[in-house]
Amino acid sequence: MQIEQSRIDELNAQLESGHKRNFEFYAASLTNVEAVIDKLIDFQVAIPSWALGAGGTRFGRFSIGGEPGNLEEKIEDVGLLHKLNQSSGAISLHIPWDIPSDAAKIRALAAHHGLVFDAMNSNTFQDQPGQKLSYKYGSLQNVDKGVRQQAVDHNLEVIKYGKELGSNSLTVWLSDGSSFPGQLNFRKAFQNTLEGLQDIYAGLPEDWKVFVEYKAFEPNFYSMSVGDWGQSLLYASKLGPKAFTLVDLGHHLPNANIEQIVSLLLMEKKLGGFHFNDSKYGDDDLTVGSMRPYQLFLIFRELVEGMNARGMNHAKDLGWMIDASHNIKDPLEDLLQSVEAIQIAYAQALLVDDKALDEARESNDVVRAQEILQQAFRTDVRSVVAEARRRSGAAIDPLGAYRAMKIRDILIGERGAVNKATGL
Ligand code: RM4
Ligand code: MN
Ligand code: MN
Repeated sequence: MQIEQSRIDELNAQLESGHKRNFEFYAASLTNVEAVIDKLIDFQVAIPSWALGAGGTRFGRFSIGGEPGNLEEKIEDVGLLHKLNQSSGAISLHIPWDIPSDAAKIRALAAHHGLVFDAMNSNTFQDQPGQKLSYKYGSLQNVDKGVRQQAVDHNLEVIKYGKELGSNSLTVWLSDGSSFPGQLNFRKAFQNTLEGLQDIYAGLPEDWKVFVEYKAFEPNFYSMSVGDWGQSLLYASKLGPKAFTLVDLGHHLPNANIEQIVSLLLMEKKLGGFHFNDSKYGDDDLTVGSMRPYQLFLIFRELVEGMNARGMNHAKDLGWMIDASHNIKDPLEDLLQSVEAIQIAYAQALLVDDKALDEARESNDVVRAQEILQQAFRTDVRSVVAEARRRSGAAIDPLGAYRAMKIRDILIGERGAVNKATGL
């Protein structure tokens, strides 16, 4: 299905006067509201192709109905999101879950929905039907050279698909590690992994980046071979200028100071990509901002400040993606909520008075420094975000529009109630 612009305009017209009143009230107290709106309009968050069906669990998977059955339908779903919010203009594919059989056709379909292809993701954390060797004991770290080569070849194949689709980055997330003390020689595992990554790096096109994603735990529970930002940075530094660290919010040990991590990675020119989600316990894949909105704001604050310090383009110079998977919510509704939470945190981060904060810090005025951050975080920017959407032709209230148009019912009608999308 596709959403007609006239339908969005019609729904916006119903909300117009209330929205205008709200926006004018809140905008009056902000000094840089127009600049914030321009930045919000530019900012796009990629949607992963594996977030569009029910999943993200090793227990029961409960179909939500109308799940996309193939890559074309996944693109259609992201197209729906983008039409509603004009901020989800990219899709990130996982291979082999989403192999494009006819790349030119897939590319044209995406363009028709206003979408580009974000980072390509390889998968050496599962065995595929017909696969020669098993990843049971790891992929790039494996003691068997044949397994390592198979994992390298897979990544090179993913790059090939990405080139055909116009992507320009590869994300490597390895589930490699060990679950029991003694299982692995840490240094050998590191060396093997590094050699594999070097072979993949050698196959990167000139204008591509590779993102090395880390995760502290799961599926291995004693050691992970890319377990934290230190290890990822070590690999990325040894690989070269096209290699970067990727931060996924759910991949840290409890209470990690993620804002400090992104600040230092940016300083080192080694932050490449970002996966948004939220969590209470681990890699929970919860809706962005649903648990720790203040942490999200603090992270965005460091991102904005760090990117400004280096004259980076907020919208283009880092890879922004949501990485979440849901079993009980309609994933499209959840993704609309996540994008909105990201925009709110981003807008609040843009409100921070940098000069005043700097002065407070230089005079050791701890209370004032804290107040400055809290002032920005406690500002209600929802109408500013809605205004950015209105100006870009999106729905003032995307979630409301999604429900008013009964999109899930239409998708169930088109695709059936019990199909399951590929993914975790
Ligand atoms: C991992 C990691 C990767 C994602 C897979 C599906 O936990 O977050 O980014 O590609 O899940
Ligand atoms: Mn991730
Ligand atoms: Mn994850």
